[in-house]
Amino acid sequence: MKKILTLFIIILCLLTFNPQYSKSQSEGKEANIEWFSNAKFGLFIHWGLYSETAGMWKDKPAKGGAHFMLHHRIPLKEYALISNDFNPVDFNAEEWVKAAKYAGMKYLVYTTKHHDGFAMYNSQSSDFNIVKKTPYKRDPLKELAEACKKEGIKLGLYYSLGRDWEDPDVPTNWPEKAGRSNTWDYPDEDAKNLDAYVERKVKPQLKELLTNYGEITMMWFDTPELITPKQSKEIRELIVSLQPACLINSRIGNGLGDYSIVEQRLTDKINLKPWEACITMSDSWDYNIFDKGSKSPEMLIRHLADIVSKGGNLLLNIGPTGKGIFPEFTSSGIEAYHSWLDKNGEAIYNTQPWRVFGENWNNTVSTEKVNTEFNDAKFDGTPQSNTPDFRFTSKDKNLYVIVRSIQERTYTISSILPADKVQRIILLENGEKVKWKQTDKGLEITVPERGITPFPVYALKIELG
Ligand code: FHN
Repeated sequence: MKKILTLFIIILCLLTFNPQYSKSQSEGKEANIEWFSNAKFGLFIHWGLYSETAGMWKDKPAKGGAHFMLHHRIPLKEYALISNDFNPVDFNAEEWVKAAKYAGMKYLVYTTKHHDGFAMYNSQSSDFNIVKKTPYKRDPLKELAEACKKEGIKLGLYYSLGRDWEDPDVPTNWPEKAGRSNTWDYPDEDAKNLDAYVERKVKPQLKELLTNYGEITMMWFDTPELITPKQSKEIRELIVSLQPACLINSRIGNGLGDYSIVEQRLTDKINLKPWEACITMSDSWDYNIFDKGSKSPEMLIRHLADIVSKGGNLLLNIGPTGKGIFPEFTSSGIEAYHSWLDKNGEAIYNTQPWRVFGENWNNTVSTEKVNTEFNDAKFDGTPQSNTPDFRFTSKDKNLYVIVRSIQERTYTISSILPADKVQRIILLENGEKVKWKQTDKGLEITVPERGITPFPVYALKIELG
């Protein structure tokens, strides 16, 4: 309810500042925000020329993951030669989309243009793109959009807004002046005219992305850097004029997003406004031969439960290979999500946070340590510990307790008080009744024997009076 109210306020502000934002437009946006808040789980795809080099450069391990063009200060003309070898003959949009759907994901966000400025779609406004520059010559985004529509998966588009190493007019300021700029081809940082870049490249590309590929559910901007309030406002207005219901993430810059983003980390409190955590399945955004491989299935499920218990969505990232397929190590995580959500999805989808998000095994409210230090190319600051604990979600008169990494069958959940009037408890995965007793110490539980299970994360459904 609070999310809808928050959105209503945002829309009210936009209506006052932006009269052309009609009632029906705001209704579409409102419906999309509600859909987003209920969807909980999406697939993030990082795919580009960097997938072809896969962590190598000139026969040596590259520095900076997908940012190796910056870290090695590779001249644009030399970097562009990678496109001669980029030929993803194994790419199959249906396979990507079906894998996302099988894992229980409800949307897919695709990198249309990363910091290297290379368009991974058929851009009419920049020849530096997959159709014009590679032997592949096909438009994967066209095929992805068709596959998403066919499979009922919503499509979002990632766009690197304030970083573009192909364009001469993109100054940056993180972590210091020119920190993420192309200063080797375009050395005079002060001569760079961001407005020229926005008019010449950003707006034309947004127009084609929001015109040629059907319904776009969200524009996922990245690294706004020096984008000005005026530029953010004009970009937002352009999106609204083309697809009014399209959601826009907070990295459009200057507070003009519909939902906020945390990256490569978990959070430590409930946020009732729409938000999303983008986290890599492995330790890098892009396909990288030095990647140590996927987080454990238990860790992947734990992260989803944690994020949803705090009101967020998990946008889980996979970096396909230069040939267009998911790395082998992704299959265990996709399978784990499928089997867990198939049985426990009721505790995730369409839920809201409860009055607290979780409880530690020793009955204190969980304060899972989060690592907020991360670099911006290849890092994973999410907790790697399987601390035994609980996460809570709620829906109507039901409370779901997601029991994480607890081997014991009898335990007490102190956050559930006698006033909560427990009526019935089942093990969600098989409907078996759970023994329980309410005391002044909390809710004492004895779960049935679960037998051999793939990993110790399960959900209880508690019907409250
Ligand atoms: O620098 C990028 C990075 O490569 C990746 O795309 C992430 C995904 O959110 N965004 C930036 C770092 O914040």
